[in-house]
Amino acid sequence: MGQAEIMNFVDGAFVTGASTFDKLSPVDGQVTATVHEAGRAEVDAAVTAARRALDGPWGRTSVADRARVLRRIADRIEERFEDFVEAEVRDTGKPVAQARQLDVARAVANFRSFADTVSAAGLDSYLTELPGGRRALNYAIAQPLGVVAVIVPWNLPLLLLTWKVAPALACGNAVVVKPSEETPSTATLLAEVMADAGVPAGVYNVVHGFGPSSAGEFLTTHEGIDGVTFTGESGTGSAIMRAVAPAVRPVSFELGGKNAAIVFADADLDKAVDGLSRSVFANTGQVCLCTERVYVQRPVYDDVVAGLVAKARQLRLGRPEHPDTTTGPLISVAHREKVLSYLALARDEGAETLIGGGVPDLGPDLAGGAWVEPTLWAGLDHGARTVREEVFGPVAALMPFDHEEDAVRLANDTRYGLAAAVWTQNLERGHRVAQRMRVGMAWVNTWFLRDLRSPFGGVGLSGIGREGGQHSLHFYTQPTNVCVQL
Ligand code: NAD
Ligand code: 6OD
Repeated sequence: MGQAEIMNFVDGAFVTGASTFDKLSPVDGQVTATVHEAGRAEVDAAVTAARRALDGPWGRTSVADRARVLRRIADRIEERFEDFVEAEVRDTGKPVAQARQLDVARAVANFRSFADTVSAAGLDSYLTELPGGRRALNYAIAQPLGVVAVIVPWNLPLLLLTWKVAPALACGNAVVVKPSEETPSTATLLAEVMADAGVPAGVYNVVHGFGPSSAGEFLTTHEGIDGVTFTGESGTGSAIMRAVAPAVRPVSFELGGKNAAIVFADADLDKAVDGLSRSVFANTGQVCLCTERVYVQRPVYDDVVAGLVAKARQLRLGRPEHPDTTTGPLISVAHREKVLSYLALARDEGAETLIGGGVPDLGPDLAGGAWVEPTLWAGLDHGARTVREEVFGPVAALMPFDHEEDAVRLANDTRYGLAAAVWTQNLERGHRVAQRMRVGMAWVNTWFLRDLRSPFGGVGLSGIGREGGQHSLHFYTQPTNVCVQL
């Protein structure tokens, strides 16, 4: 693959930045792109362009017109589907099949889903007469939130970006997007699609760079933004909250997790092990919803351990374009350092490493990449840091339990609260336990099965607010009540 030059997108045009940085391939460490880093001036120009766009015709478009724009964007992404796949794979090293089936397919679905949601919401005719025969006409209109800062991470770059940009545009906002420094490509490619789909200049802007003292901080502290929607680490969420506090701006946060799975003895073990394996190892464990804690009822503990180890053994690490590859690298060598530090910590904390635990030897071609072995631990104490802190890699701790009550208590004993999965053939228990999980999303006999109209988010350190369907419309609009004395 050739080396790309990745620019910022401001007011409908690609522009250079204050400086540049290299983007390295996580597969082999080679430079794949030069990225233009936005300085304060570029961020300011992007926010100003977004405000101007809102004050122009875009701010007066009807819901029906915006829904049509969203559908055109989805069509254009589909037309350039393989370009998006290539860009996402180049940045992340994820297997091509996954980029096709999950990342890019979901970008298309995100735009279509929010076109449907906004069309059905009746935002244009949100009219209520006052009760009691009072002589006033009272109604509310849903105004756009305004200029929305969209800050997203590197693990599912296009999926997570479009999950926010689609509803923001559906509601008539203008956005300034800051993709992760690790994955600048698809947000930039989307700029081409936006222009092509007839989105006016200034409605969709992209600024590249890092967080502190870079585009991320310049954006969240800019007085011209009206709100921040952010996906990333809990610690970053906390920093962004502090940054926007002086200006009292609303935030929507989708943050980290330390997600539990509970396997009951009455589960269909083949399906449970299959689902667990996906939930632990998908995207090399770099999905916020991934399971890192597996609680297994004692009678089936040994079977589940053996099954999951066998599944881990079947994973094939390798180049993303190879058809047999199931598992890519971590996003970067820096992230691998963090994951490796947890592998060492687990050993210090008394873990028995059931499989993995180190860096695989994939030959000289891939020696510069960010590879790590899929790893399973047993014997960790529930209080161990490796059981309490998010690793964000292909790792999980397996722990036995005896009674339902114990499993619920252990699963909920965390400062996070994003997702949980319950595996049982007793559906009454499935509902009961799922309802007792203190999380945003609880799955029963499945994992990461999504209906885009559902509320998505977390409790505790895992986030603030919910997005998805109508929940997104609530964040990306502000109601204004108009009361007319008749
Ligand atoms: P991160 O928090 O390091 O970075 C996310 C984004 O924030 C990047 O674009 C980064 O440049 C920017 N950023 C960093 N510091 C900033 C600052 N001070 N001000 C403004 N912007 C700043 O997260 P990451 O390492 O890219 O992603 C992994 C994390 O994201 C994990 O914790 C994972 O659980 C979480 N995540 C959560 C969800 C969810 O839906 N809950 C989804 C995906 C990832
Ligand atoms: O499916 C989604 O809409 C979503 N936001 C997924 C998040 C995955 C986290 O890595």
